[in-house]
Amino acid sequence: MAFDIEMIKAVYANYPSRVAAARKAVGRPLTLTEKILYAHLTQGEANSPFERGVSYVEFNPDRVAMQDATAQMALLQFMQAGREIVAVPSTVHCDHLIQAETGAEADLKKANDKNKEVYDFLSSVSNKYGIGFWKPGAGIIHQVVLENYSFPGGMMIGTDSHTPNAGGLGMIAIGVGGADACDVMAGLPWELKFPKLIGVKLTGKLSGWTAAKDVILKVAGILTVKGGTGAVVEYFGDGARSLSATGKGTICNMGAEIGATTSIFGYDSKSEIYLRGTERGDIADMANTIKDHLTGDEEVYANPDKYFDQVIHIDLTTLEPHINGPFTPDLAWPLSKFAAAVREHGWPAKLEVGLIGSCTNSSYEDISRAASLAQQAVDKKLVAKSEFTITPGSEQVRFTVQRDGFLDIFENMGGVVLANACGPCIGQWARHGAEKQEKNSIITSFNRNFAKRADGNPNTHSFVASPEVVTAMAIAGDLTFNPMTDSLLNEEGQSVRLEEPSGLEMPTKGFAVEDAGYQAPATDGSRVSVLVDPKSERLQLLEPFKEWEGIDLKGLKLLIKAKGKCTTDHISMAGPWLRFRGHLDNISNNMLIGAQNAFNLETNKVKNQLTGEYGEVPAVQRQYKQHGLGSIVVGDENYGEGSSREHAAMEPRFLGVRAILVKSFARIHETNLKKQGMLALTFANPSEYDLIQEDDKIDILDLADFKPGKPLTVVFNHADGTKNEIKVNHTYNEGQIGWFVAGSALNLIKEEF
Ligand code: MIC
Ligand code: SF4
Repeated sequence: MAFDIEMIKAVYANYPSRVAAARKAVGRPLTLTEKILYAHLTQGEANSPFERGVSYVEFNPDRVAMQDATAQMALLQFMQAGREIVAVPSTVHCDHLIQAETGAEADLKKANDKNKEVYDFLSSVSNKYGIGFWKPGAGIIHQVVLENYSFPGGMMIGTDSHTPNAGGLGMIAIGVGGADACDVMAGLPWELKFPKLIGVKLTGKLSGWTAAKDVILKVAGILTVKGGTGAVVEYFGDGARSLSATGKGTICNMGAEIGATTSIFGYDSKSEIYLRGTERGDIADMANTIKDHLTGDEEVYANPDKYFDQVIHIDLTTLEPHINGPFTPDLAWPLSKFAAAVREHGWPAKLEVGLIGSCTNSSYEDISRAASLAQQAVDKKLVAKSEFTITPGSEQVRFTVQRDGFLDIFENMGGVVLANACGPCIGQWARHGAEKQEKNSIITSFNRNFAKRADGNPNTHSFVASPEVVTAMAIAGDLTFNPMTDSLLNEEGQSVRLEEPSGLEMPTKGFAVEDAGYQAPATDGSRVSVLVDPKSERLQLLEPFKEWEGIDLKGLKLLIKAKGKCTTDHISMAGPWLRFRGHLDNISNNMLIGAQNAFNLETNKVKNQLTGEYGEVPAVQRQYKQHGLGSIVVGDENYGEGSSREHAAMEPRFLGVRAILVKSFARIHETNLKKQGMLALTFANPSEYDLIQEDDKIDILDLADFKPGKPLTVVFNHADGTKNEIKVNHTYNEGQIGWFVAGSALNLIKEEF
């Protein structure tokens, strides 16, 4: 149906010769990541050996995927780019805006109603510009992409940080902001700093309670939330080949949580099984003809230390199930140590809700293995002590697992099947009682567990585990339960044990679906009109940002010095704010409301330097804007971690913040800031963060001489008349400095057109 076979044929036709040329130019065997990257260089790039972590390189991705919450801004920008049709196959997926409340059918109906204006906008823009449109209820972007569009050796960008899911099928798939997507759809090359490479060698085989999810939970524990920054993680070894394609997808998907640019597995027999099972046998046939190029060279995998910047070894046979959290996805606990950790830290042991599914863990294999536990609960007369929800990743998976009886099993256990959408994973969860802000625990098979993310309650302790462990925990209702060693009391007072989960990698009767929810674009979109009501509170056409005034920035106010974790959820919260994702002015009212102010340790309470009073961050910034005053935001490590949402960069830009100065950035956020014409700066010496005081006025100097690799000067003018002058670093190249000068990258595209 939806995949673009001609495009894939063209990619494969050139692929072997491009890999051979790259091998010659680089002069050594190649990793899979290098093969795919070199095969996607733009014509202008010579096959010279690029320096990892240093060289900026231009690529031609094969396709673009966008989800509804980020597509609005991406497409509002694309509408300004002056093109008639997208230059590469692109799709939009309506998944983030559906709120989970009572169950799939009612929730979807309500969403269609509530979000009509936005869905109509996305559907008509897609129709106009040749973009495939996946309707609400069709599924979550990454699952739908894996089933329909991913292909080994391909390269894709997507406006969502979990785009790397497609790496499970051997594709380089990278999460980006909407402005990057806009460039590629406009036919421009896409630029990336040539990544470093982390090799993960998997040996052995999973068994019993351990699942693919545990591989990435373990890797997150080893590398932490910033350990993958600037790197692609390439998995290999006999253990890698033993994992199902969807299990590989889970590992690559959650690789976003370590900040990795993307993650990837080579093409193997499991990839072939999945391609054939999803009715893409023709792609498998083509891939088989260039098989050796769709995995790393043998010599690389035999001597990984020689070819990767870092190598990790995980033995699947001895790997324990893990539970990560709370509040951060890298706090990894082996199951056997978790109960003690719960007691020691005083986390609420009573489990309120177990949630399975999401873009990363809703494959047929996941659902069937979780259902095997739910069936045991029913058979052994165990009543699930926690609430339990299931979010299928796509209509195809939902239809198939319904047909095969798994959803009935969950319902017999008391589970609620939610719409094929993000739902609770992104705060789209009408969780009753959350407003009371009680301390409580939930466990999910999702990716992220930052404070307030799922239900808005800062006291919800959210843990991440495999669907199997989540299901067992929901049955027990107790976080100190270890399903591998403990028993439970059933309704009849008998002590019973849960046996190891079992499941099927692929449906024996094949996948089935009645209506997958796809809408193809018009062949001639020129007459399709896209209307945006000027009075709309959800959609607003964009005004170009102003170009740089050509002088140093002096007397900037300190808006906030953020302390500790400041993810994109802290900078531009999701949940109730998702409704304003197409309206820059309105969504700007959530700017940094979740960030902790280093001076009073409170959120959304900063000193207004004009009045001396404390106010909400967006309100204070709006006052500065009214007075024509710029400001800066100061932050800690890995600032902007998490999502790809460019709103976290556009809001400060729109409200008049001029620079973000931090100890370190997460990759996508740093690029998003640059694209929108902001200054993204880092302390040369992280301890200089301590120099900034609450009443400081800040100057950013040397802008006339803004050059790649050359630090800028920043002066903190303190209220007592003293000052500190420091050098700050940046990673702008020539082209990116051009974006700053022009006011944004989009301003430049428009000029060039
Ligand atoms: C997420 O998981 O945080 C999201 C919501 O999917 C985001 C995208 C968004 O904010 O719209 C992401 O991962 O990029
Ligand atoms: Fe949706 Fe959650 Fe996946 Fe993000 S991580 S795409 S919110 S299901």
